[in-house]
Amino acid sequence: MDLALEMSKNLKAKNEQKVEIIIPTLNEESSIRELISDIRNFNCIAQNSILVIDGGSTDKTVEICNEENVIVLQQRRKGKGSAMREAVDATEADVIVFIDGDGTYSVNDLNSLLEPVLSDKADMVVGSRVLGDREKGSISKFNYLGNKLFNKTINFSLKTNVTDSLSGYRVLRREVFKDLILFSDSFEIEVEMTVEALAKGYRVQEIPIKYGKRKESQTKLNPLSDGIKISKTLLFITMNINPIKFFGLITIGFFLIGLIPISQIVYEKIILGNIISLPSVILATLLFVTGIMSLVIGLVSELVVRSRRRIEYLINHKN
Ligand SMILES: Nc1nc2c(ncn2[C@@H]2O[C@H](COP(=O)(O)OP(=O)(O)O)[C@@H](O)[C@H]2O)c(=O)[nH]1
Ligand SMILES: [Mg+2]
Repeated sequence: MDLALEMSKNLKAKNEQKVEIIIPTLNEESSIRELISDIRNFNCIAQNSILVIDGGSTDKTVEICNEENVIVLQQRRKGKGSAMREAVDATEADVIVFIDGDGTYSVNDLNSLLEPVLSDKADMVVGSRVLGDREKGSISKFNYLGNKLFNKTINFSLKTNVTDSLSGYRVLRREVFKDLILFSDSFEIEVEMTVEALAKGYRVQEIPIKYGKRKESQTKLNPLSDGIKISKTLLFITMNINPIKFFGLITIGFFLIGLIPISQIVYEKIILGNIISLPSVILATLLFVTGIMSLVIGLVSELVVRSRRRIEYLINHKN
């Protein structure tokens, strides 16, 4: 993508790039100290600092970070997504690492995630728990299936090969993050980041990573309510990426269902010589008209999306 290319021209040498490791936390007293010490003891390929963004922990999370001399910011708005966006606003580092504070991701994978971004082979690297080693029971069946469904939707819309759109372990250049249009306040942020980056033509690479079980504390993700939020976000994003494909599929669906009353009408006309089922005629007409309407909505949405992309392009190429 041209924007990514422009950025790469100003890329600093690998060892000059500063990395900010952003850890969103909400009551992670049982894992945060070990995570901080793992990062400090790790032989990282880049100079880095740790920034914890806390969502109002009521346990000892903040106290532990203070004891460990780690900078802790208190997020202003609610949710993991807001926390991540606020943390990026607060840093001036060249490269951002996001890692959860619950100790489920391994610091040992950090270099392999960082390398492609530092050497400009990728714009965003996502640690894939699906490609890598997962501890048994670390992802519940429900979450695993949800993840699969989201990945399939993304891959279908964008012709990509994403295996873990919900991963919380990822690396990207700060400028790339700033260029993504992200609305998510909560756990939808990960899916939104992946789709936005792919839709904008950034090079998104997945690397297999280890994933472990949470130790003592509780997950903050509610599979049902957060699942619905993520689905909603994904629905809007896919609609935005390819409206004609999205609404066209709905049109095909209506037409296919419409074949049922139509076959009844044809049967009556040919075999019985007369159409006797009025409801079938009404139903077939309604389904046909709704299908056509969906196609028209798709075309109008396509115009809206194209003009938005044009405005974005003009803004990005102003100078
Ligand atoms: N700052 C902040 N962190 C959060 C919030 N919700 C969750 N987190 C953190 O985000 C990370 C991932 O959350 P987690 O509950 O483990 O979700 P899961 O891995 O999908 O089950 C953990 O480090 C949480 O402490 C929030 O509202 N604010
Ligand atoms: Mg977790």
